[in-house]
Amino acid sequence: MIQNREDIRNIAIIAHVDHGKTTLVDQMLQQCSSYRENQQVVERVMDSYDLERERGITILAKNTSVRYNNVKINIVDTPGHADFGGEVERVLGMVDGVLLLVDAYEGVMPQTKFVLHKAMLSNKKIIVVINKVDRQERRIDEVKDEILDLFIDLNCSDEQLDFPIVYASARQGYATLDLSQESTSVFALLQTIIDHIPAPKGDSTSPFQMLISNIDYNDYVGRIGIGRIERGEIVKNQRVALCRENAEAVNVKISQIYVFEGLKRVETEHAAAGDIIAISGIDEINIGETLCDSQYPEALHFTQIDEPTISMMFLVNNSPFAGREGKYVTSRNLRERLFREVKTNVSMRVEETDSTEMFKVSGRGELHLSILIETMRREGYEFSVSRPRVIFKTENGQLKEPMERLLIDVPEEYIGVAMEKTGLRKGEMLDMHNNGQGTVRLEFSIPSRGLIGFRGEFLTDTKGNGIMNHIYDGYADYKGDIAERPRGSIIAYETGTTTAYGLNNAQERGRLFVDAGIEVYEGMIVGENAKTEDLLSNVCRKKHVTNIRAAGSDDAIKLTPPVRLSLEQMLEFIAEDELVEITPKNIRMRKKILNKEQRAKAQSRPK
Ligand SMILES: Nc1nc2c(ncn2[C@@H]2O[C@H](COP(=O)(O)OP(=O)(O)OP(=O)(O)O)[C@@H](O)[C@H]2O)c(=O)[nH]1
Ligand SMILES: [Mg+2]
Repeated sequence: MIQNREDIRNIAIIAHVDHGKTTLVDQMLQQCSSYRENQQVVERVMDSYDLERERGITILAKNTSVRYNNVKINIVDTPGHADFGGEVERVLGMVDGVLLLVDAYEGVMPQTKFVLHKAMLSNKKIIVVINKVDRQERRIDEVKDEILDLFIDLNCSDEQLDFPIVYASARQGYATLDLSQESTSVFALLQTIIDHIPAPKGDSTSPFQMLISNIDYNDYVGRIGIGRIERGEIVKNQRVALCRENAEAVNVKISQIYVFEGLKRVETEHAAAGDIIAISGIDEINIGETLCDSQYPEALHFTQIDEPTISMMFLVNNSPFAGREGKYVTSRNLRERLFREVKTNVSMRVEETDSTEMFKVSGRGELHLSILIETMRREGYEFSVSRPRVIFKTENGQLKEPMERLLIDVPEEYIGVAMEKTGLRKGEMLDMHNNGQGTVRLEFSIPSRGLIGFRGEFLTDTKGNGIMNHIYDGYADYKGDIAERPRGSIIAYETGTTTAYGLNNAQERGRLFVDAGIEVYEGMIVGENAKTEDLLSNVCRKKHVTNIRAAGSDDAIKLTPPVRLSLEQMLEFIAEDELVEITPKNIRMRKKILNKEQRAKAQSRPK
């Protein structure tokens, strides 16, 4: 018998990056008193991982819940950055509806379209939340029109078009259905969720079935599977079947069952259809698998996640400094870690290559890959990576490449440079309109290839006044060659410690990435040459000590402070014949072939 669980609502919050999802969850938690008395209130509390806090963005989707008017609202906070779109896709299976947040000034952005499209494809009920209505520059009527246009563009059903709109300021903690009515809480939003999002349907008397949509890990209990119970009931310590589409089921035993209560996970003896739960005890559990009643092993279908568009080689570190700083350095370590990653990072792929020292890792964008690199580095891994490359395809003999929709917001005086630079990268302008207040929005279709290394250049060109957003937009015919990085590298001539004397000579030729007193090795990149070719420089050279005066004269040299590139900037900087070396303590750039004679030989060989 199908029942409605009127005591529950299951929703996900989806939006473009930074439109305020995690801040809104904060307010729901605070106002529904999910905090104990005296417990310190943390801003963006759901962004609990170090990298999320450091970068101010959500990377992984996470569950929480609040209680309002005797209804438990299970909430999934999702990331808005396009590179983590796979996180949104995989959690939609857990919920019956979504809150689509749109910034009252920025309006509809590329990722708004992506996440709404995914929600519509899986028939979710939608509530639109126009957030940040406290912003002075808000343009609510236009933004409403943009949202309406978007729904129509995406071929929504009449029912979907009939969405409620809630106005909110997540930062100030209020929501209202009518902007002329003042509000001091988010309760109007919670009530709208209860009224408009259907209660989960499920038959708790039929055999148990639950799709795993998310995985977590905890040192005490190991792997934790998270999902929504589709039908039936489950009790602690129950034996169930673990099923996968087109594979044999295996018998496993669940140990603990947890439900989400505010910021905590609370153990429970029993859960039923409609509940979102976490279970421990199954070490081999993966996203996309189904837990079933042992008598009825029926796997549920798991959504096809969009394919990766960019790839990079991960190599065992073979620099002269290899093994000095990392805990995990062997090819076995690297292999095990990468294949473990793809079990939870559903839109990432790892492939073996013809060398056991090298793995091909593919993801949804540079950030998707660089977050993995940074995470592994912090775990104690040491390895090196190649320049990111887009993934080409051939269809009917025609070379195809991934394309992006690029949105650029710039003050009027930078339109010229924005058009020139995107043009060089084979961008084609599709639209331009004035946002008012002196800024212009330009929309381009551009090869993904053209965007590698573009962000840094764009920020310099617009003196930090430009905003760019892009999102994958399918494959198209190859657009022709794009000119490479116009500058060469300054390369250390020999292994040693840099001296002010040696660097002083080098700094006249370009810009330096290292200071004096740093250990370098032959073939390591220490700077950027102002000219197109590479330059060897003896940056460890000491001044000959011929007399006492000269011996002390190194101190008198004034070096320009070196440019410190971030990991992402390095990935964009390196050329095809270069690598980034990653260790827990350092990130260095190097030539693939370190020895200068061997490198010269390789270059002179016909390709
Ligand atoms: N003025 C204003 N700022 C807001 C509001 N809501 C959020 N912000 C700010 O917007 C920024 C981004 O907020 P987040 O809550 O991290 O946004 P998000 O949608 O979770 O971002 P991602 O998860 O990375 O996609 C923060 O600086 C917030 O303080 C609002 O209602 N008004
Ligand atoms: Mg967030």
